[in-house]
Amino acid sequence: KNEAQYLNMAKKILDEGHFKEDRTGTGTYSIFGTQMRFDLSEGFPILTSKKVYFNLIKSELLWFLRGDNNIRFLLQHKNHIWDEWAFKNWIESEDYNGPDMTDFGRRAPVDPEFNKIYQEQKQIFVDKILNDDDFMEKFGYIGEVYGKLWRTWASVLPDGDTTDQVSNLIDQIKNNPNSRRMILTAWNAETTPQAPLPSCHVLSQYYVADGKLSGQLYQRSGDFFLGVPFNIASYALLIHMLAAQTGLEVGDFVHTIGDTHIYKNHVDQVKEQLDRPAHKQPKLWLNPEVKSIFDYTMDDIKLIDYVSEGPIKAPVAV
Ligand code: UFP
Repeated sequence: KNEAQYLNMAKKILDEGHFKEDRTGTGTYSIFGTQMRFDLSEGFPILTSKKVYFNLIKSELLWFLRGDNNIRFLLQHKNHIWDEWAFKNWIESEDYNGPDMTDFGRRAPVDPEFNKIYQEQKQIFVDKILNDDDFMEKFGYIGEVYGKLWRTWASVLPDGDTTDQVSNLIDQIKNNPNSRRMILTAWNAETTPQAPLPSCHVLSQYYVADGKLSGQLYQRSGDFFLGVPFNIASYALLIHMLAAQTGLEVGDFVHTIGDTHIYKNHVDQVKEQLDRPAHKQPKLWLNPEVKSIFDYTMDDIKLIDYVSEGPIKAPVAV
């Protein structure tokens, strides 16, 4: 039932979506204001009609929870989902004197010769972020997004302290579970619009009833084929972690998306996926010994019995 929510929505976007040009120049089919509800007690809502790389979801969430906004940690975990955004900072800077990388996101998928040069420059970039501390300090940051905003929200008061939203949230869930103010926000109206990629998951709210923790995400923009399967699994994992740390069971994950779109060059892939069977959802295992939400490591989080169809490749719109 969980997976049907996703597949039915994909079909609806293809059937009813407005054709819209977009920032990346790709073009999308899009619906505004969609909602899916995943019952986390039914199983872990990672897709099974295509393979989704859970390790990338784990390392990204651990990175957010660290309050980190430098991509070095991700690279150390072989996670490259944020590379392009930091790479952009470098090639647009005065320090960059390699071959012209203008519009690399658009050119690389359609120009094999350019793609080769681009991959070389990306590799140089990745190696420097990993091995050169000064370079990492200069070009590894991707601005005021999730990690930073979750853990060290800057004060507007003259001598105020930063705010740790995640610690406050755990405290609220434990001590004031009937609160209607359990919010985690990642949109700073002053700084976020200037980030290389302004936060997509803008705000989430948490809710406790009958001993179960539920969460709802408002996502301003969702790449339904590539991004959204990640976002679903990521918030499902976060709800599981919050529940484990506050002695609750898991309830629902409600996923509300503003501009819900399928890129024009993902349509064939979506159709292929719609023709595939879905499998039983896996279970999530979290190491019960872990005493704080900030102490989980990759090995403390596992999917049990994840059986899926194979991956489906599609170009990322940058
Ligand atoms: N996107 C997602 N989920 C994410 C993320 C990005 O779907 O977690 F970071 C997609 C949505 C959109 C693009 O297709 O990335 C961001 O572009 P824009 O800022 O123009 O919405």
